Amino acid sequence: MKIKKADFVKSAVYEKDYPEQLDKMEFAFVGRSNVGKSSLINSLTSRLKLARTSKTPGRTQLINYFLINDEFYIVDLPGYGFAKVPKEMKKQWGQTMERYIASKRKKLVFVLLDIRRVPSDEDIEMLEWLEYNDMDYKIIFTKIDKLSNNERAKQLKAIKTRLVFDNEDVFFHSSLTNKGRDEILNFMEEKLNN
Ligand SMILES: Nc1nc2c(ncn2[C@@H]2O[C@H](COP(=O)(O)OP(=O)(O)OP(=O)(O)O)[C@@H](O)[C@H]2O)c(=O)[nH]1
Ligand SMILES: [Mg+2]
Repeated sequence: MKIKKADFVKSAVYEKDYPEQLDKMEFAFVGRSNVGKSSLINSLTSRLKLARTSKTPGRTQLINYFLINDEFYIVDLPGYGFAKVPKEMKKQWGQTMERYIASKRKKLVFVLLDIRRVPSDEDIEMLEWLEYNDMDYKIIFTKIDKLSNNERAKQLKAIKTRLVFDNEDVFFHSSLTNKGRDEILNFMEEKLNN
């Protein structure tokens, strides 16, 4: 799939702020703060500055809707698990993100995990929540440019002590080199066509 058009639509907090159309597929990106959600969206759309990224965790605090090829939405969500913000703010971002996931929109959720880390309790909770509610989701390991092939194999072993999956069922991506981008785009296209 080629992304020819990517437009920012709106930011939202509550369900009443989401786009009115319900017929369009929505691909949402969740994961802990700083895992690379916004960077991945920029990589997929080949736009450097579509979604705002930052070295400081907690950049994305609202739900940001992007309309792609006038056909489907990409949804950038606030991250979880970042300690260095006041409790009340963390709670608000968490609720904003959870409300979206719990909503009955026509969506697929990409859960992003940093390839360099063993999944946190919050990562596992998120995956269990999606599983329990029978929601459509896929795992993407991010920042794969930061590890050599050897290191990656080792790290996958460590990750699998907490999380069971087949390598063929997950995606591996780098926003720096765009490696893994086509696999994700092809998967999205298949999803749109069935
Ligand atoms: N080397 C490398 N750096 C990355 C990659 N993806 C993201 N980063 C860096 O990681 C940092 C966080 O990226 P963001 O895309 O802002 O992360 P986010 O998940 O949207 O973070 P929040 O909005 O705070 O939840 C930035 O400094 C990015 O440049 C990647 O694939 N490779
Ligand atoms: Mg972000």
